[in-house]
Amino acid sequence: MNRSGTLGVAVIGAGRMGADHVRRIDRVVSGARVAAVVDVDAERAEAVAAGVEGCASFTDPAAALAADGVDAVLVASPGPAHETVLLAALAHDLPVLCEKPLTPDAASALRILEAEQALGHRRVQVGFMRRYDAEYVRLKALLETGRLGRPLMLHNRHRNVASPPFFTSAMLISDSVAHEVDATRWLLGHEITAVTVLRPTASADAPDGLQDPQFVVLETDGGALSDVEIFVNCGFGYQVQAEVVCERGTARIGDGHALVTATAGRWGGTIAQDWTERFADAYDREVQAWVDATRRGEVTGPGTWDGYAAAAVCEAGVRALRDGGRVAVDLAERPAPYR
Ligand code: ISE
Repeated sequence: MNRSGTLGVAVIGAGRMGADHVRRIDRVVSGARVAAVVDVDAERAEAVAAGVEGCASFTDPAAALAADGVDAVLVASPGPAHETVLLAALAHDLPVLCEKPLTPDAASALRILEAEQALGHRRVQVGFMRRYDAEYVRLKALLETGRLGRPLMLHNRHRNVASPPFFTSAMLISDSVAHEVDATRWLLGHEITAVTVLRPTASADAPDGLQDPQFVVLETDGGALSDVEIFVNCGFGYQVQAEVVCERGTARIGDGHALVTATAGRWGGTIAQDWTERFADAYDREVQAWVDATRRGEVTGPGTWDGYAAAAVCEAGVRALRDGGRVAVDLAERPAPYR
């Protein structure tokens, strides 16, 4: 950190999320500056860095982590590239905010957990931004009062306008349902023990061969069921909704009725078109909270255990999708510092 205590952040990955986080750190968040932008595409890294005063661009993450003025790392590159960067950041003992997934599979996520444990302190926050969304936060606070009794079921809907060309049927679980896996664990305070994936008729509007939508059922160690409708080519908007059914009532979020207009014999609102719009406030709060905690030398958000648990559940989900039936989640013992 420089003399004023401003955190110098290296942003790894200058794609859609990385560029959005660069803008956020530069213009929205206080207490931090973008010191470096890294991308395998040198031109893209340069273009994003050029918009930020005093920001260097790199193609090699290792060079950026060793650069002057870099105190922390925000990882927004594709999931398969995360492990190498995370291990390098931990080797430098640098604080990290890593976009989900922590890593694409449970074995590599466990290696990150072990590397962090070897340091003796937490360093990594995982970018599960629903935990910073105002509606999710209110739902969690309500559940914690116990007024509605114990949660029995959670119904989730997760819809995207269209999937990118590289999207596979497995990615509906590992890239998209990963969010509901974390939301379920966080909202209910339970671990997920088994996954079943049902396959309705694929939409004619989905790319050929893509199993879209899917219906995922998560069982928890608290005896609750959490179901997820994942539909990534719904065409009409970006929708994320959740309803918790408790012993003495239900609570529901995500209807998005902040602005309702009535005109010409109709009433209604608009639907966000992607996550950067729907969760813009949540991302702002998430990155600000990470910067604040990092400057205090703490990690307060979801960490490597949460990233590992989500990876283990998604792995079981991908097997359930492939083989059918109910697949038990194989979870390592939770280490003491993460309890
Ligand atoms: C994407 O990676 C995200 O994280 C979005 O929040 C999710 O809605 C989308 O399905 C994922 O592909």
